[in-house]
Amino acid sequence: MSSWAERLRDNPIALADAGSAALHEVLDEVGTAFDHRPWPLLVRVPADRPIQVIGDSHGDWPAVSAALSFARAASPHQRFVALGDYVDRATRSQPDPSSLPAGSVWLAAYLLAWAAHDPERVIPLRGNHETTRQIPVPGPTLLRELRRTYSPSDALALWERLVGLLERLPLAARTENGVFLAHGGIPPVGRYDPAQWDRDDLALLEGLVWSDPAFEYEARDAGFAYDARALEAFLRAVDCRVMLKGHAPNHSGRAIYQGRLLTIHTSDLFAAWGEGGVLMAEIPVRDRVDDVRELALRAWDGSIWKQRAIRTVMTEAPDEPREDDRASPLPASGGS
Ligand SMILES: [Mn+2]
Repeated sequence: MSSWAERLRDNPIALADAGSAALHEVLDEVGTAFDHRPWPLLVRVPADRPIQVIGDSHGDWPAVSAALSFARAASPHQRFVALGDYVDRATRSQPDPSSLPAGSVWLAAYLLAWAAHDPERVIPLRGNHETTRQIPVPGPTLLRELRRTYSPSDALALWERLVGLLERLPLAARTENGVFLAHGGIPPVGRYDPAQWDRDDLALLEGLVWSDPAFEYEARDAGFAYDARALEAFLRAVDCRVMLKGHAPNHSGRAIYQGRLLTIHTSDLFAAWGEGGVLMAEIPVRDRVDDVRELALRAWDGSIWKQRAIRTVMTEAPDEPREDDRASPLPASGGS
């Protein structure tokens, strides 16, 4: 008989009627794997094969499992990076309030089970919804979803374990061919060097998982705005040329900052935002990626992934780095 983790990897809702012991068994296995091979804050991802990337999913396990299946249908299996925000908001009323009654729970457990099983190829990063004990989000639903499915005492214990494992996921990734991946933004000035990153640094966390581009910035309760110049200075510090992120749904499917920054979302919840669609981006196999328009963008229509164009939005005039930035890989100023 296969383990619950194996069954979950085959079927994201395998645990739906299984009782709390099955979920505890999965979380035991994930915890053991993470103890054996702890995730770094920044993961280096080889570019020897295409890398499929998804954005904010918020419990939309049908879309996420379709994306992971796409990556794993290739031989050899492609790599898969998820940009965070797997939990909360799965209590939405669209498209069908009963279709995903605890979508956050199933999706979080599914991605944890895969990350534990194949960490070289399945890399879920943290979003701001996976760091809610450090910086709270408005209207979290994970505990409520657990309480719909399990007894109240089980639900609280399972919440603590799930959240604890999600907190062990990496904060960012960089590909060998120069793509930086994080949920929301870049670190604040002074924290550009990943060798100095500290797990307990709240300002670093806020920059990476809460921040948004200054272009069409919508103020949140946390995070800060970064402009094209700050992005450029940071990318240079980590030897990258472009960034791929989620978090700001109004930017979904759009390239801004002269092809340096692409935002995607992978959830029905945001299907009508930005350029629309449930999106997945493919980082191609090549020595360097210099422009996000070199990526392939696909949208899930419920049965297949359809290729689509990346829309470029003119933001600000191309800005060459200033001489004082160029002089140092860790600028002392810059960004808004
Ligand atoms: Mn977010």
